Amino acid sequence: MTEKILVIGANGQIGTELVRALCETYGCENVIAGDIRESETVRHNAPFELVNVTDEANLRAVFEKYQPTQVYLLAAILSAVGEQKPKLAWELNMDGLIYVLDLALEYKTAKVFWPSSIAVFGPHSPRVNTPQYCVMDPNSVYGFSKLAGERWCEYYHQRYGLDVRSLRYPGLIGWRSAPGGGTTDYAVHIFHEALVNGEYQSFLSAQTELPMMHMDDAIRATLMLMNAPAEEIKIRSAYNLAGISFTPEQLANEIKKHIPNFKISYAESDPRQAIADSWPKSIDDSEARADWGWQPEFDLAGLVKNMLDNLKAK
Ligand code: AKB
Repeated sequence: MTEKILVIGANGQIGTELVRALCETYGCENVIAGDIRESETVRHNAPFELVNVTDEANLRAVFEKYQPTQVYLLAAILSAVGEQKPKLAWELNMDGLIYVLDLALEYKTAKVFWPSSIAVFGPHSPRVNTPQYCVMDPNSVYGFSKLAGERWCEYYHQRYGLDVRSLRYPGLIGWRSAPGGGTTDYAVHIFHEALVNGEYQSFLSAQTELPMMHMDDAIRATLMLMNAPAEEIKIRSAYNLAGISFTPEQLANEIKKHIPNFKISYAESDPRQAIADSWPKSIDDSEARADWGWQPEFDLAGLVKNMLDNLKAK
C-alpha cells in the first residue's frame, strides 16, 4: 500500500524535522506538510497545504483530497503561551484532536500520531523517575489538555478500534527548528545565544531539573512507535519517554567546555518557573523500552557537542 502521510503543524519545532524524516523514508511526494500558514523560514520539499485544526470543514477537505493513511497531529499551543491564552489553548488542543480522531475513523486512516507531554504530570506526581501510572494533577492548561487528550486517544482505540499512538515528549532540543512557547525553550535558546552573544539569561533557575531529549532521539522514537506492530503497542494513552535530565547550570557548564567565556545568568522571576516546578525531574520509560525497544542515544555531552557543531555549520 502506498502511504499518504499528513503532518499537521508541519512548520513547528517537531513538524519541521518530522516532515524531513518522513520524506527520507516515504518520499516527499507521499508526505503532505500542513500548517495554518506558510512559514518564512521553513521550506519543505513535500507539498504544502493550509490546515487549521480548529476548522472542521477545512480539515475534512484536506482528508477528502489526500485520503491520508497516516496523520501526525502536531499543532498545539504549548505550556507558556497556554497560560497567556488559556481558552484558546484548550480549544485548539482539544477540538483539533477530536476532529482529527473522528475524521480518521471516517476516512479509515490506518494510524494517527498525537504528541502528549511530561506536562500531564503535576505537583502531586512523584518527581523523580516519574512512573507511567501515578497521581496526575497537571495545573497548566496545556498539561490538562494533554491529559484529557490522552484519555480521548485511549477511548477512540478501545471503543472504535482506531490505531492511535502517542508519546509523552520531554523538552526537545534540536538545531534545525525553533521551539514555540514552551517552558523548556530555554534549552534551545541558550545554544543560539552562546554562539552569537557568549551569554544567556535563563528564565528558569539554576537548579531546575527537567527531562529533555535531543530532537534526533525524539524523531527516532516517534518513527519507532509508529512502525511497531499494533499488538506491541500496549499503551494507547501515551508512553512515558526519557532521554536525559539536567538543570540550566549543568547545561551551561557543558557549554563552557566548548565556549570557555560563556556566561549564564538567571532571571529573578518568570511565570514559567512555576510550571517547571510542577513537572517531573526525570521519567521512568520502562514500558516504552519493553514494548517497542526504545533506547535513547544522546547523553548531555553528546547533545551539547551536536548542537554547537551543527549550529556553527548552519
Ligand atoms: C513545553 O515546554 O511546553 C513543551 C513540553 C515539555 O511539552 N516543550
